Amino acid sequence: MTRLVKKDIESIDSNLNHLDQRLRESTGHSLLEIGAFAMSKELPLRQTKVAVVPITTGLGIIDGFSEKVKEILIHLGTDAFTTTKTDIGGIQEAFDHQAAIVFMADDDVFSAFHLHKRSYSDNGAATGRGFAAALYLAAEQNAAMEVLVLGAGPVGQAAIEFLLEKNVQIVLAECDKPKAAQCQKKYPEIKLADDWAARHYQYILDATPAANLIKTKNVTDETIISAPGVPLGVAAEAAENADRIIHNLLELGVATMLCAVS
Ligand code: 2YG
Repeated sequence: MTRLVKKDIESIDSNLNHLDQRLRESTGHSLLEIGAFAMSKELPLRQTKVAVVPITTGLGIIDGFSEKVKEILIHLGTDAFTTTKTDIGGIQEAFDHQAAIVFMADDDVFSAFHLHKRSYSDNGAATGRGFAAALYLAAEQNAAMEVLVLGAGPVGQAAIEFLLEKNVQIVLAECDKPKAAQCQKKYPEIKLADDWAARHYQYILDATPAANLIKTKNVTDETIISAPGVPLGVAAEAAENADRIIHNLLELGVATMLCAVS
């Protein structure tokens, strides 16, 4: 999973209503609706107090990260706040303010913990489900669709799990052949693509950290690409030729995490 940097956070549109509008145009649903669909949760969610705790371990705080997560959570209808203290002090502050849910991230794991339900949602797993749900909704829940999944990491595998629940046909392209074989062993229904670029796929989920993987020759004006990967794996010209690109750096993952634990 690629580590975000300050300029990534600053590039996120502070007007989350714009994102809802773009998602409604491309999938027919809002950020919260896609997150709830990904996790089979009914809306509205119960009103909850959510704490976001900055974590200083490893490479440390990413300027704006906690603030942006809080803004997304407020947009989703929760009573969210960022703690003034970091790390353990921040977790105590979450308890002092009766938070039911705590979001925090170190360099390797970004998680939402529900303190009462004793459950958690990992960002990688939630992101995979959220972007797979967005693609499935963009295809108007077409169970006959075939999806090319690029990448068999945590995000790609979570996307595969969601799509298999919808009986969607999946073709996996993973350059690490042992990883691809291990994934096919785990999900026998999927097919492996030796050379995914040899043909067109109308639906593509890019769960790789590679930039510009998807090129103009890989897309037509009917191609819909759902791309949680950071950076965006779609070459600019390909993005213009495709029908739709569903891409955001943090918002859909956070929305799906919230729905997962609510
Ligand atoms: O609390 C802080 O400011 C830092 N400890 C946050 C560090 C986050 C590191 N993780 C990432 O940048 C990404 N894996 C987050 C998720 C990216 C979108 N899926």
